[in-house]
Amino acid sequence: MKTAPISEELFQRAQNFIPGGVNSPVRAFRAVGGNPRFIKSAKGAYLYDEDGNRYMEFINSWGPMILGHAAEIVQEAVQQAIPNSLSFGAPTRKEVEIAELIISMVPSIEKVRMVNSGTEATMSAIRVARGFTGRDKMIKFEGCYHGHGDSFLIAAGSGAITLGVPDSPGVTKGTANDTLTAPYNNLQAVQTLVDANKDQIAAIILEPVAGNMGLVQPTPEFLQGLRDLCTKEGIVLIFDEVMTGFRLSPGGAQQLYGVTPDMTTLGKIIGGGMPVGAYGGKKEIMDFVAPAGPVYQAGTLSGNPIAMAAGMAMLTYLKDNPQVYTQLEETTGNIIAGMRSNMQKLGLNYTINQVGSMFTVFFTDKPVTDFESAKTSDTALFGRYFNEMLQRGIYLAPSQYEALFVSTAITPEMVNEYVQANFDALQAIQG
Ligand code: HOZ
Repeated sequence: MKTAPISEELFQRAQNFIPGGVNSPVRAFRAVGGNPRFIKSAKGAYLYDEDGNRYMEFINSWGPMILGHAAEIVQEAVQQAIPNSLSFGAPTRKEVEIAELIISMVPSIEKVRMVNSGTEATMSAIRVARGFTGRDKMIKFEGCYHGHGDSFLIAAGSGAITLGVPDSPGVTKGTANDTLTAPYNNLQAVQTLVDANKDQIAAIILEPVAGNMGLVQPTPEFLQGLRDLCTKEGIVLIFDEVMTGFRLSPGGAQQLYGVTPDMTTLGKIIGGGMPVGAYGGKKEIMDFVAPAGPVYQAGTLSGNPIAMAAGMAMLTYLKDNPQVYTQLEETTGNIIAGMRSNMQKLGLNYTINQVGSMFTVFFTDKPVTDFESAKTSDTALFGRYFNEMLQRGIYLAPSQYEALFVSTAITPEMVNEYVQANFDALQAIQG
């Protein structure tokens, strides 16, 4: 039994001074019950909590720890950068180098602007799309999450749906009116919205592989259909690759599926886990951004030298070592095969969605292709499964509506351990 009295005490204290005791909602464990573990350190595939418990880890800071925690190449780059000071608020060589590197890796990006988080990236990208097109409205997809910018908190996934507030209070009616929503993978619904709002839609934004309603893959015709529609209607197509960028392939989901958007938003992976985001795209669109153009966006810590050093090390490694992706795919494939075999032995038929090194087990026997079908999952059962896995030393995302992320630090022995824990946990939650 893994007890965590120190974490419990910290959580009690935290609730006096931090809303809900946490600095980001999902990690409060509200959707799964129990107290969150307070993490002290992590190395490779393992997290260690304040109580000294060890957990094999499948969140990886929600994506960026592709190489596992405290990867030496990233740590060394950070250590080398630190003596030169932590922030300048002035341009640096590293910002030029990382811009060149990102542009060489991500098909849609001809110019790029660094920001400090995925939320900043998506908020800025929408503003630029509006400035570029002179239009106000945008289309997003039910269950997709693009950070906590006002326009995105309509039918939002991730923590918003986990806590039952997909349409957050505090978002003005005006903003809500400018945000149109369609079901994921439903091209006809998008066409209907576009027809009903002729020449009014600035952008269509989506996660090209959705990770915030659990993992949902796009149908082959969906992404290409959106591309064709946006080209025809003069709408800016934005892929939010905050979670998929550099993870599903060196060029992200857009490279994997061969569909190139007009703009792309990126997040934590380009900082190797440091607080970083970026948005980029076609030159003619990005040249609308100040000071090249009239759309204002700024940030003192943007292009922060420590974050840039970590990101350069991480992205350079990924570019030079494409075998990382083969390894991740193989490890994830083995995990999924083990889980399917477990379910067969136990006579269960839950749905597993996977793309590359991202996956979700939905506690439903229905295919999960959009938000409606994701919601057929038995979330109470998921909560029990989560806690059974936690007790067996496996740390999963504490919500049904999140994806899991595999790192290269997971060895074949760890896969066996995971599969055994999965069998035992599935068995424990039946009946
Ligand atoms: N909403 C984030 C994942 N999709 C979780 C952020 C966090 O709690 O760190």
